Amino acid sequence: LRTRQMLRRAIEQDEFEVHYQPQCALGGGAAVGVEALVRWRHPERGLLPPGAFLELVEQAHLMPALTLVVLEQGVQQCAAWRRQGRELTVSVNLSARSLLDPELPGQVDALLRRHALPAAALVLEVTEEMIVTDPVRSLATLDALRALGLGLALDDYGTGYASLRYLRDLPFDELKIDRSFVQDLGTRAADTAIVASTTELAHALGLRVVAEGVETAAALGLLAELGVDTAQGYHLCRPVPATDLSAWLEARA
Ligand code: G
Ligand code: G
Ligand code: MN
Ligand code: NA
Repeated sequence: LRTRQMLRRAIEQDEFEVHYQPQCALGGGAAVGVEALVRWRHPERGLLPPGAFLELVEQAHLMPALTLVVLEQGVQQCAAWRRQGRELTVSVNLSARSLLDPELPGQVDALLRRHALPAAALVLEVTEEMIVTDPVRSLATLDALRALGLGLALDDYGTGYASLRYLRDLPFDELKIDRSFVQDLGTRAADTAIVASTTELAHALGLRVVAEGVETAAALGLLAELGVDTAQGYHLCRPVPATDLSAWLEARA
């Protein structure tokens, strides 16, 4: 209960802030989107990564509230960038809890209208682990979100259990290949085979492919050869505050 009060206070005091990591088209190299990644600006402990608090937020049943905070900041920032002529999408991570929240689609719809952001500019990321909790209710939420016109991404692809069934049956637009297959790309033949076949499969199913965890120029080059659509990773840019990302976009343009 103490933890819940502390986290509630942190939300009310606006201590959670969103950092952004760009996703760049392979080949051309233009930034086409950003992933929103939450951090806690703790008054005493400094900037905390999600690993330090997401579990607590989940246990305190405050994940829907935190998801709304991230969506609010992400949508508002994306709308601001688009007013400056930057046609970016913003990707926001959902939690299993949010995926079971029947109020989420209505809240997302209201948010998009309030900030006049086209639904197609928002992508929501979910993992296979989130769906296995309750596939029927998860699918209902995903269908309702999809009906709004926004994009759905399957995150951390390749690390879950029921990959192919979810790919076939769920309304995804984007597949994010987990960084464990991408980080050392070029050094292990198995990684190359997995990225190549996953990309071919995703494209055949009409999904675009994002590779996460691109840490080297060699990986970036190989991803382009393998036909992956977009890349995200430290080699391009770390997750940074919105002002820093604006500067990064400016410097690249
Ligand atoms: O940089 P990184 O440490 O940001 O993120 C670590 C993990 O936290 C990742 O698995 C990421 O998906 C998750 N994460 C980051 N931001 C959010 C968020 O806003 N909501 C949820 N549910 N997960 C997030
Ligand atoms: O689980 P999800 O894909 O949502 O989380 C993205 C996580 O990956 C964040 O913690 C982010 O900081 C981290 N990340 C982003 N780029 C890289 C990278 O190039 N290498 C590694 N190791 N982690 C990365
Ligand atoms: Mn993600
Ligand atoms: Na991931």
